[in-house]
Amino acid sequence: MKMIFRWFPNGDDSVQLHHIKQIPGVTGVATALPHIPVGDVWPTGQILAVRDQITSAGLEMEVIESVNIHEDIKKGLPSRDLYISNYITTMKNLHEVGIRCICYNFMPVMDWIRSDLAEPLPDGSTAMSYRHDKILMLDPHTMAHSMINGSNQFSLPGWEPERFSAMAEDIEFYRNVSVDEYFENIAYFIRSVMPFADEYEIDFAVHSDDPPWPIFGLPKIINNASSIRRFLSLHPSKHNGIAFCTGSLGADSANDLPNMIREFASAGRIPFAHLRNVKHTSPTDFHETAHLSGCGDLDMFEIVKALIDSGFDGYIRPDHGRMIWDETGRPGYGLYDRALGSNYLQGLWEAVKKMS
Ligand code: CS2
Ligand code: MN
Repeated sequence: MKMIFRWFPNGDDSVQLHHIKQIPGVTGVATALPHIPVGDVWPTGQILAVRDQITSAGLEMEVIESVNIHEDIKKGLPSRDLYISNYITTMKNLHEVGIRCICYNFMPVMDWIRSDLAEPLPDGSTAMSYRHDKILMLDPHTMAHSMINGSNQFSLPGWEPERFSAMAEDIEFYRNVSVDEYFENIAYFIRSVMPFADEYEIDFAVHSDDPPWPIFGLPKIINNASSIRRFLSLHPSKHNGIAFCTGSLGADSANDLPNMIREFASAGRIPFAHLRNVKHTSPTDFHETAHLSGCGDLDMFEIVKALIDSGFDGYIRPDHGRMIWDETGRPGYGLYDRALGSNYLQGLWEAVKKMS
């Protein structure tokens, strides 16, 4: 297992690489080149420039989160072939500079969504929260702007302002797309790119849908054990895997996360795990919490134990944290709470390992 930390380059992060280097046990970062428009090829020179910055700080860059998927691929438009071919070139360029794992998501229109990016918790910290009714009351424009207004001037992955103008139209487009039709679009993508992932030995990891249920009628296809099984069967190689995000999947309390981990990790299909905790306030409402089991509804001990029992040998990162100790930064991605989370997770890891 390698413990890593998400970091955004180009000065678009309140957290510095030397801070990350000082978190015990963290050996690398998951990063991206967010300034490159979705669908364009990532030039080798630009990848190397980011990698050099990271390695000079004494950290590894083996994981990319994310190489985003152009909306035309998700929509299944004829223009997808060009974007898929660009994607494959990016995979080749990433492979050549030593990338081992590429995370992506296949959520239509928007990556993840919250109704509040800084909900006050009783201890005085703030965390991101989700209230289903509140989201449904918003039109896409207001929703996009409320996300951006709460972002403390940092970019929000999946909420790039250049996408806003098309958002309402895109949501409309998907109203007539069924889950099965949408699944065909990921199938087409997977069948096109996986031969290259196999050749380059890159673990390709699809992030689960967040939240794991439909909003505005948008189809969701990676949200529970059966949909993940269906997805994995598209290409049976171990390079076709999932970024197992406990906070996303755990927002639906019907998902038995330790069991899902036992099934998918023992088949070698979880190269990357995002570990975080959530507290349900209703079947469709939740807020994020500190990583400890006692702070939310997920049993992090059982989650870590399931990973270890299944022989998990991939990357783990602490996912979204709260904002504590008066820190300001990108919502979910401050330094302090994620550093606490990573230490807690490593403590669980050591204890379970030594006990087994
Ligand atoms: C999110 C996503 O839960 C998460 O990790 O912050 O933005 C995630 O990075 C993407 O969905 C992965 O493609
Ligand atoms: Mn995640």
